[in-house]
Amino acid sequence: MENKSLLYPCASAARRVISLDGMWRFEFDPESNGMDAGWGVGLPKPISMPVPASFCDFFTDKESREYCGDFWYETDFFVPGEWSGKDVAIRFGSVTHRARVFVNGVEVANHEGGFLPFDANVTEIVRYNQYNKLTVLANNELNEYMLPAGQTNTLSNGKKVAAPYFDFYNYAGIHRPVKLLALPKERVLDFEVTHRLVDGGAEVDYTVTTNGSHDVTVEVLDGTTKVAEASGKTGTLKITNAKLWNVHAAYLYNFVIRITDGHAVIDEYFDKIGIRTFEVKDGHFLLNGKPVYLRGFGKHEDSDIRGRGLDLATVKRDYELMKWIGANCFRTSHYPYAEELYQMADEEGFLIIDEVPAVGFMQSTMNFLAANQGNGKKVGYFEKETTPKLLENHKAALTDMITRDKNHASVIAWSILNEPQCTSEGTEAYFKPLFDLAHELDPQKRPRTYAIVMMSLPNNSKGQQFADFISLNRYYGWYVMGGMCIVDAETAFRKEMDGWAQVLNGRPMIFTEYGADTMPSEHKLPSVMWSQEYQNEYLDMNHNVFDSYGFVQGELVWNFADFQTTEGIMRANGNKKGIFTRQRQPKDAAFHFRARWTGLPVDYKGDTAQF
Ligand code: BDP
Repeated sequence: MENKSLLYPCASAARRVISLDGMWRFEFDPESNGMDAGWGVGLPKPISMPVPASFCDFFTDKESREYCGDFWYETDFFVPGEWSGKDVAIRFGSVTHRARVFVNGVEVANHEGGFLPFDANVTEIVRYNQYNKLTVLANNELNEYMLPAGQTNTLSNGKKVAAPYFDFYNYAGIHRPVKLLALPKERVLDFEVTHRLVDGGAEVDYTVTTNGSHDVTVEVLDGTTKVAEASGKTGTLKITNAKLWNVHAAYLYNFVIRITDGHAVIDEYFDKIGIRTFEVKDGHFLLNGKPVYLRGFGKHEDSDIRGRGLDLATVKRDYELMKWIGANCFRTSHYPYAEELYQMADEEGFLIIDEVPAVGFMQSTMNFLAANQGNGKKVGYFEKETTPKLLENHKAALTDMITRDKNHASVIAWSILNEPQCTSEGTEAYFKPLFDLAHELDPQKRPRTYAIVMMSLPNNSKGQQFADFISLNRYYGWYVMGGMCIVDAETAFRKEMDGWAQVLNGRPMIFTEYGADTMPSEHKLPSVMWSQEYQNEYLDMNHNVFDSYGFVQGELVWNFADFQTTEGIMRANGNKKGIFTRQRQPKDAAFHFRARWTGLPVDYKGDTAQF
């Protein structure tokens, strides 16, 4: 799109932002008749629906909760007369999974990809000093060439049902804030920063992209005190005695970009930047040149009632719990999260492994989760007819994620896939362009990884050579050799680890998943699987293994909290591997982790020489 910009909206001397969040109108369109019937100019029988939120969990009937197909949202918005002469845009933080947007009945945007922002320029369409109608035709059907992947099945009663190849509920709706923007015609479209630590301070190289030719100036402020400035679309800002951004000790500078014409300000954009370096070197993760051991979680955007809709109250509670337990890192499994979460990680000093929604790229495993979707076939996921289309969608999502998130101090790495079927022939041809693209797009050249599924072993994982560090999802003692057999699980686990030691070539390894389903209601002495006691025994076994390999440089347990999944015989009203319940209260394991993580030094294994 012309003038495409994924910058987070901000108000300034040249920009205005109005939130359109609130109670909207909503209607299901199971026969996909809405377009022909003119729903774009008015929904016939709408019900109320809050935005942002998933629509699913408000309903008391199952057909509505499980609804799969087209659905519509509608609201009215007022455009101030004084905005005339500006560009007017509507920006969606995300709509899951696809959206066509109409203003006063005119289509203004068409977007696919349920976890990243998009906007629509509506300058020529809106009526000033009047209410305008905003309508969204959304759709939550799954297919094998989208991110995340799945299928859409049809039941004998003609209703569609989502069959995800992934282990989280297919929540849908307008999940993130919607904003009405007034923007100057000539404006900042994007910017990027890279940091260098030098004697006596830091240097920040920047590039600003605009859609015009006027001068650009950039300022860095410490609070309100200017500490560096530069002019030109690219340049270097020198900051003496820079306060570095660090884990649990974040420091953010105000970053101000202006487009000027003499003394007149054409555009002004504000952000915050944390100055830090991050790299993989000699088997370690180095933050500002010092080793850091990653500890934390794979998470989900998931909570009672609002589903996957942004809920700042839940976000706040999650950060408080992560601080309490001594975590310093999380992976945005299995999709980029709402921007507000990264801003908070920047503020709180958390490290993020940012994951694109490339999940479900393995038909055979996930099929067993729901009784209605198994076909038992083993298929090379990257040798399908749909693979070229999948790769195209994957590149688009990766591009938007890196474009959106590249300036966050908290973002330290890109996770390019979760548990792909990476033992088949097409793997390398599929992976290489994506890993190359991530490197090309990221000015900071953050390390790239992907989460490697069980049974993808050092000798048969075809994509592992592309990763800058190895990330394993392992369930020894849960899906394999659980309960009494946990002794054998440990032996098998160590054998696999010895194999990885041979192929790491100086790269660190982390665990992006390990965990055991645990019912908060169950206690048993001696333990049984699903009890809180077993979760702790499982964790002890895993931590013993991690502790005995120097190259293990991080542990992100699965999962931060219990979360909703598709129903099926493998899941008891969701996945119960949470260290916290879905209501964000601790299971026993939370105290276990708090003792471990607050006890390990920040640079645990920082001096290990054995790589
Ligand atoms: C892995 C997936 C994750 C699942 C987890 C589990 O990456 O999405 O929720 O295992 O089985 O396969 O709990």
